[in-house]
Order: sequence, then structure tokens, then C-alpha cells
Amino acid sequence: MPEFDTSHVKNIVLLGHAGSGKTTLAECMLYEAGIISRRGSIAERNTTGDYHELEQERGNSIFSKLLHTKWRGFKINIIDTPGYDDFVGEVISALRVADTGVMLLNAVMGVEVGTDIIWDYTERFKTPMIFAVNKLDDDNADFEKTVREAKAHFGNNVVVVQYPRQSGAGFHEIIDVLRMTIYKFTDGGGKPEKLPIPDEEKAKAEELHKELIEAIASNDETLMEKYFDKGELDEDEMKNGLKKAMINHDLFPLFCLSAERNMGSGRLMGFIDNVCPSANEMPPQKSRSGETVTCDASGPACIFIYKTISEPHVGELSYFKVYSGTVKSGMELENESTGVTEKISQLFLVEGNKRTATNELVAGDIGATLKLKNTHTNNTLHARGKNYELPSIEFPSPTVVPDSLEKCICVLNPGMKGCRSPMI
Ligand SMILES: Nc1nc2c(ncn2[C@@H]2O[C@H](COP(=O)(O)OP(=O)(O)OP(=O)(O)O)[C@@H](O)[C@H]2O)c(=O)[nH]1
Ligand SMILES: [Mg+2]
Repeated sequence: MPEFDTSHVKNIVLLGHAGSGKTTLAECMLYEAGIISRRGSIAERNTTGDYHELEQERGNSIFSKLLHTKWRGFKINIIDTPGYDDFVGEVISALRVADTGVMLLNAVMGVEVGTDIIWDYTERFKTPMIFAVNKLDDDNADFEKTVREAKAHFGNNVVVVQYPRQSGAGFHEIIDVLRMTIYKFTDGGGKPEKLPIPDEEKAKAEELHKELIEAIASNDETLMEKYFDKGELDEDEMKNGLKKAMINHDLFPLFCLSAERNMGSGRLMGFIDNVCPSANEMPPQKSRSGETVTCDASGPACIFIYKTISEPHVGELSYFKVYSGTVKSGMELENESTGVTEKISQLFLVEGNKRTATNELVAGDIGATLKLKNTHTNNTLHARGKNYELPSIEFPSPTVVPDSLEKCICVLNPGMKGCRSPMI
């Protein structure tokens, strides 16, 4: 029996302009779930995500990283992506397999150019999206301005689920208008105390709660009728309505964070567990020949390779998502693109540069395998007797072909045509 079935696996991608705090947030998520015992930081060059020397030197992510965490009965696969536009290929391949995007907004800078560029890709994939306003502990943070900018750029479908009671150095309280509670953190962050909303915040919280309900109800006729009848929706109705609206790309709930102080990541993970769609709640994939590939763990095995890297002393590591069936170690799968039969000898759960062997991965899950003979990014492997080939990731054309560099980090467009530089 797998530890998590398909409906208990969530795949999220962390997105946002460079420096918005994605890698720091991923670190909080791993720490809160007990996957790591100490929270690394960008300054100390010891985060789980930014493990490459070059990333640590620059203080920026360059490659996307697969991480996973377990939170209250759910497995959350997290893909941390680089924010710089130069590495947008990493964002696109992650969006191909993620079921929800978490777009970080820097509360000091508001919506930045990188936010807009990445947003355009999320629109193409119709990825369900959450916004998370980060760096609320910064003295120059401006939550209201950030929300105004988000609505101006991405529409009024951006709905506030949380707002900070204060920002800057004294930031320690988040008011949640879905749960109608206040989360109060101690200096070290982590697990907050849940308290009733204080009297002086009640009017604002109730107004935002009403806005949230109306936004949810306006996307669903049955909920609208219930709202007219009762003047309220209960928490489950709101959650289900939000999920449906997120899947349809109609609503984008907005949360509050200070990743640096580890405030807000637990509630965000709870929302991912309870509201964000799992892969079997998303529209099914269609193969090139028009067949529907249903995300069902008991169906025929089908995996899609979204990224391949060469690891020193290890060889080729292929990252994949299971789109159908259950992949087990020892299984033989056919590569529709190259025609070879591959033996999946080892399966791994991934935590940055650490790998844990596992025996099986169910439909909807993401993992990695080693040493495939003739399988590359964009290939589909499937059970014998099928001819599934899933749509490829379309990488943008390179604007510069780096033929004069000594070494090139080929992440913008893996296998870039015309690139003659040795790769690292
Ligand atoms: N004050 C404050 N600083 C933060 C917060 N979150 C992250 N930072 C800092 O912001 C800088 C960038 O953080 P990262 O986590 O590397 O941001 P990123 O989005 O992963 O950046 P790229 O990988 O370059 O796209 C680091 O110096 C962090 O310590 C926060 O909540 N508050
Ligand atoms: Mg990063």
C-alpha cells in the first residue's frame, strides 16, 4: 500500500520574481513538517533548495528543485523555481507538472516584472494559483499597495484570505477571513496561537469575509442560492467553492507570510492540503492520438519526464510525474518517443540533492529515477500495449546562443540548438 493515495498528493510550484523568498519559504515548509531539523538560510548558504555552489555564491536559485513534505496526512511535492527570467525554462517545465502555483509577491516591491512574465505562463497552463505576500516583517512592507497592484495586474479575481494586523519589525499577527480567526506568532515563528479576532479588527475582517464569500458564490450557482437563502456559507462550502474556482482559474486566494521569520507557512500548507486540487481533480491529460489518460492509480502506468539532469558520480537522473497507474521498481515501460523499453530499477523521493528510495509512486505523484538507457526530457513512458505520448513542454527560443563561453549552464532551453559550449 502506498503511504499516500492520489487524492492525498498535492503538487505545487513556487513562483515569483527573483528574491521574493521562494527558497526561504520552501525551507520553512520542510522545517515545519519535520523533514529538516534546522532551518537553513540564504545568508548562511545552507538551504535544502539552493545546494549548487553557484547558487550559493550568487544567492539565487538557478535550477528548479524538487522537494517534498508531509503535512497533516498529505504529501506535498514542492518545486522551487528560479525567479530570474534567464532561467524561465525551469519554470515552464515545473508548471507542466504542478497542479497549483504559489506566486510570491515581495511586500516591499509589490508586483515586479518577473511576476508578470511568470503570470503569462501560468495563464497558458491555466494553473490554479495562490498569491502569498511575503516579507511582511520588512519595515518598508506595504500590504495594501501589494494587493492593489496584484488586482490591477491580475484582476479582481485576486481575493484576500488573510491580511496582516501589522507589518514591519513588529509583524506577528495574521487575520484569516476564511477561518475568521487571528494567528498570533511568537518571535521564533512556527506554530501560532489561534485566537478570536479582536474587536477593533472585526469590521474589516467581516467586510473581507463577505467579499470572499461573494467572490466564491458568484462562481457557482448552487452556492449563490445558498448564500441568498442563509446570508452565509459554511467553511466546507467555501472550501469546495474555492477549489472549483481555482481549478477553473477564476479565483486566486491571497495569503500572508514572513518566510524569514517562519510565519504563515503552516496555514498555507493546510490550505494546500484541504483546498488545492490533487492531480485527479484536474482535467485529464490527452495523448497525442487523442486518448484520455485518466489519473487513476489502478490504470495502465504512464509517466512523463519533465526534467533530466546529469549528477556527478551518479549519471542521468530523470524527474517525472506519474499521469496514470502505479509505477513500481523493477517495472518495464516503453518509451513512445524513442521506442526503447526501459527498466525502472530504482525509484526515488527527492529532497533537493538527497534521494530516498521508494518502491512505488501512484498516479499524481512526482519522483525521480536513475540510469534510463534512451529517455530524455519530454518523453512519455507507458505500460506495454498502450501508445500514450503526452504533449511536450514547449521551451522558448533562445535569445542568445552562447558559443563563446567556456562553460554554459544550459537551463533556459535544454539541448539548445546551436550551442557549442560544454555544459556544467
Ligand atoms: N525580511 C525578509 N527577508 C526575506 C523573507 N523571505 C526571504 N527573505 C530574504 O530575501 C532574499 C531572497 O530570498 P530567496 O528565498 O532566495 O528568494 P527566491 O525567491 O528564492 O529568489 P530566486 O531564487 O533568486 O528567485 C534572502 O536574502 C532571504 O533571506 C522575509 O519574509 N522577510
Ligand atoms: Mg530561490
